[in-house]
Amino acid sequence: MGIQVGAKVERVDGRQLGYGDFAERYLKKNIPVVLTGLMDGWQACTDWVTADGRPNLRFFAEHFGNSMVQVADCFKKDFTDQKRVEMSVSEYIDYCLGISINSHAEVTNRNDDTESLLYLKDWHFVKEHPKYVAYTTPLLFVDDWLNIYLDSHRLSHDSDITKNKNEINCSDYRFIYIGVKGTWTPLHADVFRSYSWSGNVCGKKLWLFLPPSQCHLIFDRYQKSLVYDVHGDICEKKFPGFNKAIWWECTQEQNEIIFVPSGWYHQVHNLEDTISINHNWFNGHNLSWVWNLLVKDYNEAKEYIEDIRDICDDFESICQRNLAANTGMNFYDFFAFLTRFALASMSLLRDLKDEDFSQSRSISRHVINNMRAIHSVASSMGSVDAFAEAKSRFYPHENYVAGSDAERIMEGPDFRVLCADLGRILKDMCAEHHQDEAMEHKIPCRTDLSDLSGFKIRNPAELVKLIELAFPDHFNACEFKSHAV
Ligand SMILES: O=C(O)CCC(=O)C(=O)O
Ligand SMILES: [Fe+2]
Repeated sequence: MGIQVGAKVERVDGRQLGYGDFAERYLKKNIPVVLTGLMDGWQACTDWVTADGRPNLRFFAEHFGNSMVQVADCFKKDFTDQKRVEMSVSEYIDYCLGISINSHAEVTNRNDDTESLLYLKDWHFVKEHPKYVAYTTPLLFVDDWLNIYLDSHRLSHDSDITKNKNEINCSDYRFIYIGVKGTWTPLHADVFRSYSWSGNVCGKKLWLFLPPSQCHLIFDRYQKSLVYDVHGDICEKKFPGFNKAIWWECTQEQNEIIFVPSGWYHQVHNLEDTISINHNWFNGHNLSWVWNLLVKDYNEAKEYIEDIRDICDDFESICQRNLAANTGMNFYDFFAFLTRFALASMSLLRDLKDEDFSQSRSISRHVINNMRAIHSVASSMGSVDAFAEAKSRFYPHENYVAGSDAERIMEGPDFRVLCADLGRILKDMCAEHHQDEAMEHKIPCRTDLSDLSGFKIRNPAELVKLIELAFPDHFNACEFKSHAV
């Protein structure tokens, strides 16, 4: 029995959609959508596509042939993903050109151990080639805390982990994918349960989505192992819920961008030779998804080594280290991230005073909403063991970078870069609101932050306190009594 498709993803002209509409209808509701009209004028759409609408592979070989990239073999499963190898772009392009000479159909229908079908994935193209502006991120996706943070900070501070990983692999979440017809991505939910957007520069993709409310149906009875290929031979005994799942389907054409919401499992097939541009991101609307994933992965990491707890001096640190290695960050990294975002938001509001005032109002409204999201997540972080007072002596120094005072954080050059980037995206998002703002103008933050600068932010409870002090009109102690320090 094939899978049941119950819904089609909506298609909307992105040029008719303001940021506010997009946030209300899709980001907040966490619903996928296909957006048209947002790739007009991209250099990539000229340079990377031949006159007959196929990938201009020679352009890549000529200009970026020496880049080293990850290539997945779509015929070889490796745990939950496909087996990956590293090769140069030239080598991959030679492979693609070789395939198009021996017709596709022949290769894609064969599926045994001797054949391979290669898909270039997760190429950090923007990081590697910053001078060549292939595209500009559409306004609807610029509220991207993940990538602006990574432009000035590292996400994980565990030195053991970062030194073993290729620097560029943790550098950002802006990717290019190049795949011949038949290449595909197995069923998954995205890293950190972030949102993603994916734009087809050329080619065509078939997407299958499962809403988060049905995700238990694609796991085994222990909710541990996940279906790998929804079109594969799925054992009903092992995955008893699978046939009940109702999927959403979408065929994404050239020049269309798909928005993938948080926590929606999806599987993707390239129906033609396809080049796509893809970002992962999160912001105030899906921040709680990131925290909930960290909690879930932390509990799994802990359970996995529960039997050695008694012989460990510092069990908590080992759990955090494993969490960072498996998930890409741990509780301390996420806390450091939230702290810097909160402080950057505050210092932006402080510096807003002299700006155009209708835009300032709109910016402050965004900032307040961001602070609400951070306040809410930091409040739920307060109760975890990792931040318990008695354990504070165990915080590994390099992990615990946020355990310093606000002043010190705000003096750093990396922090200033973050502020500038955050200011820039807020201005972009608010540019459209100029006319319709009310006349009243009041900056909602205590604009004098100097008396907060000696404030220590050593744990989530202190971050919550700082936000309440900085925004007395919006966060009062009664409302959040349960989380008070
Ligand atoms: O295009 C693909 O093969 C996968 C893309 C994807 O999973 C995503 O954009 O989240
Ligand atoms: Fe994905």
